[in-house]
Amino acid sequence: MSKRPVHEIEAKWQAEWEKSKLYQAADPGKDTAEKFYGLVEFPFPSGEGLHVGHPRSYIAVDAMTRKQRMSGKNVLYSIGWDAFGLPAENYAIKHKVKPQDATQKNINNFRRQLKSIGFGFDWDREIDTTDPKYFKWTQWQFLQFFKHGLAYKAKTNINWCPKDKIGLANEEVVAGCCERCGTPVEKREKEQWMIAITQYAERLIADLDTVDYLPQIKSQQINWIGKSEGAYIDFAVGHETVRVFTTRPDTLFGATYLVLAPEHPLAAGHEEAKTYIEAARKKTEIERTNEDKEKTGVRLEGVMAINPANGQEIPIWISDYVLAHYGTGAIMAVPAHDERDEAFAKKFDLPIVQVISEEQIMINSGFMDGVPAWKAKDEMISWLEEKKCGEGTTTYKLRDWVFSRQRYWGEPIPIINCKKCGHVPVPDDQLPLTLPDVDVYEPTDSGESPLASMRAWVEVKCPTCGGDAERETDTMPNWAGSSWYFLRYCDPHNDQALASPEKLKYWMPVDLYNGGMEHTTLHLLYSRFWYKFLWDIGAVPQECGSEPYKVRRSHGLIMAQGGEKMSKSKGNVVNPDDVVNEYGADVFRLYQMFMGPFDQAVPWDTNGIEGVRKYLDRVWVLFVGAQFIAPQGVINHARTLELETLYHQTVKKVTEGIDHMHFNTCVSQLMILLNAFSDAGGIPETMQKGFIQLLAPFVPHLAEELWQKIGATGSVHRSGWPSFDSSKLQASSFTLVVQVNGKIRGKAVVDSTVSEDEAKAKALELVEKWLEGKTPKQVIYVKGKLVSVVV
Ligand code: ANZ
Ligand code: ZN
Repeated sequence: MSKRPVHEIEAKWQAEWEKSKLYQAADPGKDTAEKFYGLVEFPFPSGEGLHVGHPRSYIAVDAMTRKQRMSGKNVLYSIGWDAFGLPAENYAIKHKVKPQDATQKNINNFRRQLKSIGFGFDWDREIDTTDPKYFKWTQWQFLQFFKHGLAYKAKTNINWCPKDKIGLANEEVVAGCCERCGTPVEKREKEQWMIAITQYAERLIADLDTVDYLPQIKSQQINWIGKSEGAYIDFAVGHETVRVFTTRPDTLFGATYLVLAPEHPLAAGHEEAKTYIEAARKKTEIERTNEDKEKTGVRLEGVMAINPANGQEIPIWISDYVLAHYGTGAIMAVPAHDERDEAFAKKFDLPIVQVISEEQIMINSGFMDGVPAWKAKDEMISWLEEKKCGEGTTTYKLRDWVFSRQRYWGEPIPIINCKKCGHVPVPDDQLPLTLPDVDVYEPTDSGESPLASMRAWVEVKCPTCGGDAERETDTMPNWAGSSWYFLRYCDPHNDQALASPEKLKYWMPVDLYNGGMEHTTLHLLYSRFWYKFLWDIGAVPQECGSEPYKVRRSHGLIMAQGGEKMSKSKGNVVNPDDVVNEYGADVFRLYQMFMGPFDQAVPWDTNGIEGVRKYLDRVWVLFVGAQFIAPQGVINHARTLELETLYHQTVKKVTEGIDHMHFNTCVSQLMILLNAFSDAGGIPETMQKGFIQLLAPFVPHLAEELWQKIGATGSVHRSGWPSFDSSKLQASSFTLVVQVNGKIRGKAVVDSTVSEDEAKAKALELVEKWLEGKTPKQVIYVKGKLVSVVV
């Protein structure tokens, strides 16, 4: 038995593929084949290197794109590095190296690791977001946002992580703590660049109807955007007005007091509220809105509001359950119909007025008395608009995107701040605006970017008036480069545009995008928005459609052996390098596809990986071992028919299974087929090529080697995809098993149409010597399976 030379085979084919550029995607031309664009979330090249969780998505989409390529499609599948951002900067600070150098070192390591797994990436399209040739276009796109009025600077209360010394987007705050380091987040006021993603909120919801995303991905996006339809209502307070946002204008007659967020400007002058306001500022949003929490609040003395519906004077309170940054930061409280308001009213003994009856008819509601409840909302909005004390509106939970970081390692925001001219864009012909080489890139306690101290870089002349001006020192968030990388893969070396219209027309939209569920509300939403904007301004041709990704899928996490989360601190992280060194890339890949349903979390299991190794060893033996030479000769005709059925069933199952991402069932079917070949003593010649082709998406190295071994020409990865014959899916024969007193004593392949009598007769003939001349007491036939004889 010859041992499978795993590492020689893998090294040989990796070198060969690289040399022949086997996986190169062809640019569109006259005769270019139909395209297939498969996409995976490009990694952040961390100092720790690749983790076995990363490749799960890459291996799956590799299998899918390999199958498409074999089927004759022109496949685009590429990889790159999302390499700006805080972790790279922290790594650099910790190891006392420049972020540039640390990043390149980490990229080199990631590239080496990915290459060792043998992905079918078109490496000529590799992208690095920190490459000035790339971020030139990230900056250009930022300026497009700016020129179209969607990038603006505003003072906002930002989430400040005191440990990382960085402003965090709302999405990066998890349960009141920094998503990265877990430190409780504080509030700080800061001038920030913002991008007006909220202007696209409606389309980001509506266009989900036009794409094929997993249902939970769609609902997470919809919830994140958080659309609420309702009204603004103005309450007179002395000479001023307080505007509230409500989703229930129908209940206005039941509004018996107002509640303001502690941050509301009207609360500011009130001595009695000072301590309460201070305390509220320190709390996180989660703490403030916790439903179970005992309600607290302070009444503002000496002020009353007028309910515009009935002219009644009602008191004004402040309470931390009203958030400053949602709606208008003020609510009308309707304790009869809102639970939070009810809890508050009971605690502070405030009046409760019911305005909707059990029968769903309006009551205690003046001009609306008797109106069915379902009509009341529209009627009240019309009334408010007529009386000019309110209007219908739609609000979103989604906030504009905080697009500033006070850090070094990001794309510089290409804006020059001039006292006379305001914010002036860096002229396009001066892009890319690169980072200065600095010695100190640690963040500052003042919250200013380390770039601010680089006076030689900061001080410039204003492009408009020529006067003294200063560069913007904030950099972009790490979500910037990943918002458009899929466009750049289409045309990665273009220096005239982010990508040429012809190439975008051909490749876009992405046919399949797979990535983590954790990116559903951030990256996926940002990139859809970014793409829509480019599409609106014509930077992406109309023909590409208004959505970047046709299909979005997601994979389950890989857990540590035993089911815990893999983490460095627990010391249970499996390094792909070790697995590849020990078992080879093919085993690693096949195991990842076999370990469990792709969309579910599965634990790493050493026994499982052993089983997969044995399987590939058996495949090897079947082809190159003693049994290989004359398979046709040792397999009889009936046997061949039986194998043929199983073979066609397998082709069908693998063909459909890969497309539907049921990889584990594909692999188990391939195992069943191998068992049948082994039992038969070899592989019928008519099935050899097909079997290798079915293996190719999963174990590309071994498949290529076997392809060569059987004397087939070219690469298996461009050889075609086997087809199945529907007429051969039903078994025309089966293996009849014969038992005597419960023990298997014989087997025979018989025709599927065999009758009960024929089967029994055949069985008795087969086990004659076990009967020793006796007449059986009982002969039972289980249709299509076995005959059981009792003597
Ligand atoms: C009166 C009312 C009566 C309300 C009723 C609800 C039920 P969603 O659906 O999440 O958009 N609200 C408005 N602004 C708020 C803020 N800044 N902080 C906390 N709560 C706020 O919720 C909208 C409802 O939440 C609004 O409608 C308002 O209470 C409250 F029977 O107004 B409602
Ligand atoms: Zn100027």
